[in-house]
Amino acid sequence: MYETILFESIGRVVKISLNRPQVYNAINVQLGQELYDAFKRVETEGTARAVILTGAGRGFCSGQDLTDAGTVGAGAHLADSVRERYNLLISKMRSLPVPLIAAVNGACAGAGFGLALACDLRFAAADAKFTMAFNKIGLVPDSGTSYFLSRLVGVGKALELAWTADVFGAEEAERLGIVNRVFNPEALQEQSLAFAERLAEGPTVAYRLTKELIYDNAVSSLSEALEREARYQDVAGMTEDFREGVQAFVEKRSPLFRGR
Ligand code: T3D
Repeated sequence: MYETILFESIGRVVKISLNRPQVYNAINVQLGQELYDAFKRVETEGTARAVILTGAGRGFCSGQDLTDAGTVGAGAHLADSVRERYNLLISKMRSLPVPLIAAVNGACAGAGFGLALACDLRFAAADAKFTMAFNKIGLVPDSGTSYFLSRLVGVGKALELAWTADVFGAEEAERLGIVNRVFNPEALQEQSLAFAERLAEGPTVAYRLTKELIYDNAVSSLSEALEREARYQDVAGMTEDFREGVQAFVEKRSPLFRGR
């Protein structure tokens, strides 16, 4: 069905692999469209309870394909391309109702960095490398990077990483709070899947509401945040998983959450 990505269902986890390994999974028009479609499919089907985004081969994603016709050469009007290729995709990723984990297996640059930052959690191979890349070729940060990065590392560091476009490693990314965990390259996929499976066994409705609370309340007033918590707790309190969670606690056993 897809030519530039792989879409696998592994139990209750969906694993999406960017699959243009010869160019470190650079994003061309087709890849952008297929990736958008894959996230839409996850949402529409409603069966996946966690999603992993990773790259085939040695790279995660090197950003915009710089050899793509239309990108090469000065004087390009890029607003529509950014809106159509990146803005829709990043918004779709951010609103995905289940946990989304980036397994960053190698080079992660430009809009590829944006894809990783739009995920909820980021795990990286110890030999992964990151760069904002945009300013190095005379462009500005897009695909949400200017929004996400400053929230993770602070405004000063985000500016430094954007202006210099320096390449930095997984350890530094972890130190800066960009990635959650670093694994041996051979263990990355297995560990990411194990973590995704753990989340897939959790109370899916509460996870979705928690994601919305954490993101929305980060930019709310305290009173708005408290009121939103009350409303979402009302929804969580009505789920079967809440009943099961309490019952399992009382019976001193592990809960069996059904995601509803
Ligand atoms: O149109 C619009 O909407 C504008 C939007 C733009 C959004 C953006 O993403 S702008 C930023 C675009 N990305 C970059 O500028 C990153 C370019 N790549 C690099 O800086 C480096 O490749 C990396 C730091 C990512 C990795 O370095 P390294 O030394 O490990 O690998 P390499 O040798 O540079 O690359 C390996 C191959 O991938 C190589 O091909 P070859 O020589 O083996 O045939 C290289 O040309 C290719 N490649 C890497 N990045 C891209 C790419 N090919 C096309 N597009 C790329 N972005």
